[in-house]
Amino acid sequence: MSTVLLALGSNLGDRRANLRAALAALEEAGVTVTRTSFAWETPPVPADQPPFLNAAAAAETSLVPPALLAALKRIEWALGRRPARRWGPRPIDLDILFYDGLRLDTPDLTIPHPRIAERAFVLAPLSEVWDAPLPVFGEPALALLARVGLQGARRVGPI
Ligand code: A4P
Ligand code: MG
Repeated sequence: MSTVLLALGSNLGDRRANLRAALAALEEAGVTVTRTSFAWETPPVPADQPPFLNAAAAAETSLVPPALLAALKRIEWALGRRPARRWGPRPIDLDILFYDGLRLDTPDLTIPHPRIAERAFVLAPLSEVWDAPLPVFGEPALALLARVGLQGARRVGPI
C-alpha cells in the first residue's frame, strides 16, 4: 500500500456535490480515503472564472502512479469534465500531490505536483489532512502556507 495526498477542486455546477461524488468514486476505484479536509472557497487562478471549492484527501492505495492517474481521469470524466483549456473552469479536478516519497517527472505525470508551495488553495486544505512534514519537501504544509499567506482562501465547512 502506498500513501497518497490528493487535491480536489471544483468551480462548475454543484461544487460540494462534485467533491463528495469524487470522494465516493475514489473508494470504488481502489483508493481508500483516510482523511478529508474541510471545503475551502478560493479565488480562481486565473481570475476570469467562478470561484473554486478546494479540498484535500489523504489516502492509501495499491495502484501504481500511472494507474492512479488513469483512475483520477476516469472519475473526472464520469463527473462531467471534458477536455478544455488549461487552468479553465471544471466540475472537478483531481491531482496527485504526493505519492509516498516519490519524485517523478514524465510527460504525463509530475510528482510532487508542480506549484504546490505557491498555492494557498492547495496548502490550506492539505494542512488539514497532513500535519507532519510533507514528503520530499520536508516541511509541514502550514509552514509553507505561512510563507505565501492565505491568498483569499477561506474555510467554508465540511465537504
Ligand atoms: N499531470 C502531471 N502531473 C500530474 C499530477 N501530479 N496529478 C498531467 C494530476 N495530473 C498530472 O491536467 C493536465 C495534465 O497534467 C494531465 O493530463 C496529467 O497528465 P488537467 O487536470 O487535465 O488540466 P489542469 O488541471 O488545467 O492542468 P494542471 O497543470 O494540472 O493545472 P493545475 O496546476 O492543477 O491548476 N484556482 C483555484 N482557486 N483552485 C484550483 O483548484 N486549479 C487550477 C488547475 C487552476 N486554478 C485554480 C485551481
Ligand atoms: Mg489537474
